Amino acid sequence: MKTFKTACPLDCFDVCSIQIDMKEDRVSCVRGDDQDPITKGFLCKKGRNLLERLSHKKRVTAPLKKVEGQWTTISWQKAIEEIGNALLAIKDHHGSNALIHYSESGHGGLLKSIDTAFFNSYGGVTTPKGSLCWGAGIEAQTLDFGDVLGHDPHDHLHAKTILIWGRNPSFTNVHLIPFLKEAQSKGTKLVVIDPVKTATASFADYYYQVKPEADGHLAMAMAKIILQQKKYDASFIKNYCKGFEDFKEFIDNLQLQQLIEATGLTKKEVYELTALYSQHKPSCIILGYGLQRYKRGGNNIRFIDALGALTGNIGLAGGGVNYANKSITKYIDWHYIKNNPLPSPTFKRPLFSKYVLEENKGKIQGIVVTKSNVVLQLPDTQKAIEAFSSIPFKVVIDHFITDTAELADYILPCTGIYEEEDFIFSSMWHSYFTYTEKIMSPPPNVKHEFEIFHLLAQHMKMKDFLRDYSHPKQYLETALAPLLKHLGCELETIKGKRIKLETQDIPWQDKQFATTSGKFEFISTQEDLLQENNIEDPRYPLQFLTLHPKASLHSQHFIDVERNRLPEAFVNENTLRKWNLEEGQEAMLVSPNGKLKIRLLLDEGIGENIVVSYEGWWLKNQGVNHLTPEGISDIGNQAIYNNCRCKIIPI
Ligand SMILES: Nc1nc2c(c(=O)[nH]1)N[C@H]1C(S)=C(S)[C@@H](COP(=O)(O)OP(=O)(O)OC[C@H]3O[C@@H](n4cnc5c(=O)[nH]c(N)nc54)[C@H](O)[C@@H]3O)O[C@H]1N2
Ligand SMILES: Nc1nc2c(c(=O)[nH]1)N[C@H]1C(S)=C(S)[C@@H](COP(=O)(O)OP(=O)(O)OC[C@H]3O[C@@H](n4cnc5c(=O)[nH]c(N)nc54)[C@H](O)[C@@H]3O)O[C@H]1N2
Ligand code: SF4
Ligand SMILES: [Mo]
Repeated sequence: MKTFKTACPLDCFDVCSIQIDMKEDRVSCVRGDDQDPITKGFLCKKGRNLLERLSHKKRVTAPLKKVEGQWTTISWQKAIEEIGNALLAIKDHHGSNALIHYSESGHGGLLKSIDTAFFNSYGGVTTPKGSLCWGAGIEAQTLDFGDVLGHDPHDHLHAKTILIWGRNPSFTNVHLIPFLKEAQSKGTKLVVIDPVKTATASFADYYYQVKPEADGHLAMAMAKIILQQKKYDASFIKNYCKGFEDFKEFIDNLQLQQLIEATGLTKKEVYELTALYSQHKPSCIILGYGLQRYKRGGNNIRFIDALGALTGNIGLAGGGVNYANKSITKYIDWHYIKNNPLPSPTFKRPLFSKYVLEENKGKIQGIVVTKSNVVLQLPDTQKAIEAFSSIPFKVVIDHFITDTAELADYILPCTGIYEEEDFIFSSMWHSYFTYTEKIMSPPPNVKHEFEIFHLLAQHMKMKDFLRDYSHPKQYLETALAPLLKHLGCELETIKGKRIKLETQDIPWQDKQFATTSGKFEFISTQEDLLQENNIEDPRYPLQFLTLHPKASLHSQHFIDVERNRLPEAFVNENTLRKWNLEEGQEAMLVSPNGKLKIRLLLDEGIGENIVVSYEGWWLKNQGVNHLTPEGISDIGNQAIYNNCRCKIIPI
């Protein structure tokens, strides 16, 4: 028996370290690495079933071309010739910018980023900016701290209080849970702030059911109480912050009562929460991404960041306002990966459909999609289908005929984890690089993206690309040069390893912030900050929240890859009764954007007038983004899925 080390490639906070036992070329056991301080020997159902997904009978195992509406198998040679010729024709007749390259995070491998280098060699193409995922929060923290860094999970054990604000780690970041429970066992108070009493809230010491999008108001109310009670850290503010006077003046002018009313919490609750956060240092905030998928998502995060600075809970063990951790990306040569991009057009990612259908009608001639099920995952599905379908030439590289692939002209099948060597660098949370070994051969007609783009480049005679990205070894050595320099070793030395970068366990410890002023920058006043959020529309009295599913990674399902059943939507008993509905009943959810057939289920933890469903249902089973609005947040070009109002119609 031989044991191999690899990692989970999914777009998940945890990026687990995986061990695979092989007996006579067959996998005999898949398990979490018990030596790894984050994975702790445990994998979730998704990680345990990565192999089952890749072995699924519906996996695409040869290039496909749509001929008269039907998928037909073609040879790689034919696929490369036809796609290569089409890309050359687009460039000749319309310019390379008439092509969109749309990529997401379907696989966190470094070699899988070869697509970007290819398209920049091709001449530069139109690409998205902003995010469906975390954009508002990233921009908020960049404005406040100058960068987005998080504490090492072990450091949370030093906190006296931990606020989990708009994240549901019991579903989305399961390896954070043991740290939270260990902290609790040592006396740390665990607090959850969420409109839904989540599985995480169920074991917290305190739970606050804030109204959707009211987090900014809540943070302002807390800041006001902290200022009134003189619980702020005057020395931290004086030495390391910019903009405090303006911030204070803004907060001083607000009415506490009004702020508290907007949060949906009682005065007692807001005072209690403020005391929990501000009375015993260190206090730690762990932010999620659910609370920034709103029009005001970015500024709401900025007000929460301000609480950290106000109380001096920044740059110390057990503190921090932890949103994400981009520290390891600094050890990658992005210039090489991106291949010296020429200035090319960009579009705001959440506004893809508007860009294609309205702003550039008829101009986009082709699209290549990698690592994404974009049509399903964008807001406003009907418009996304229309926009994607309107593009004359469409290629999708994926493992399955996803909803996006279904609408394409060609599908190219690519390798997955276990079938290729790579380095996974994509954790949004911890600072580990993990080598992933090739354990088995892919199906005979399936190729790695590196080879796919090589074959295209050969056909298209892209000499520079073939020279600079000649071999995976050259690619990895160049892309990882900053890491190898930092470690003082060769690529071969880090193969087979999981490497922890030690430098960033407590960000901002030296209080040298990465902003231009070198200080933490308080949000300065903006007029629209106090406007009523989620303006109520009597025609659509319910708020529709689409959250991340526990057992799936967006639309990547495990075992039943298409998750063949009607989507479920959850409400509390009061809402059910108000709408004269019954548990288990089928109903139609209707928003200004579209309709969605669902099965209604009860969840007492859901706030009043809120309907919750989980994203990722395939379109044959409806898809939650039929309801969600196209739009962007205040900063960071973030999708605003949760600004969605709806009503329920019984069937
Ligand atoms: N309503 C609603 N919608 C949302 C969200 C929400 O909260 N609510 N969340 C948003 C968020 S946070 C995100 S990050 C996006 C995610 O959007 P996507 O990343 O587009 O979502 P996935 O369904 O994970 O699609 C990834 C695809 O990559 C494929 N894939 C896996 N491995 C490989 C590989 O090695 N190579 C290639 N080429 N393909 C591969 C998978 O089969 C899958 O089809 O969705 C967003 N959509
Ligand atoms: N199992 C699983 N794990 C995943 C993913 C997955 O699809 N499945 N996706 C991965 C990706 S790409 C991402 S981006 C992350 C997302 O990770 P999370 O941020 O944890 O996930 P979300 O479901 O978007 O939202 C988290 C919480 O925000 C709450 N929320 C919604 N609106 C508000 C609000 O206005 N205020 C407050 N305070 N809370 C609010 C929701 O009720 C929910 O409990 O998870 C990653 N991990
Ligand atoms: S999905 Fe996340 S928690 Fe599950 S195995 Fe992969 S990295 Fe670990
Ligand atoms: Mo995401």
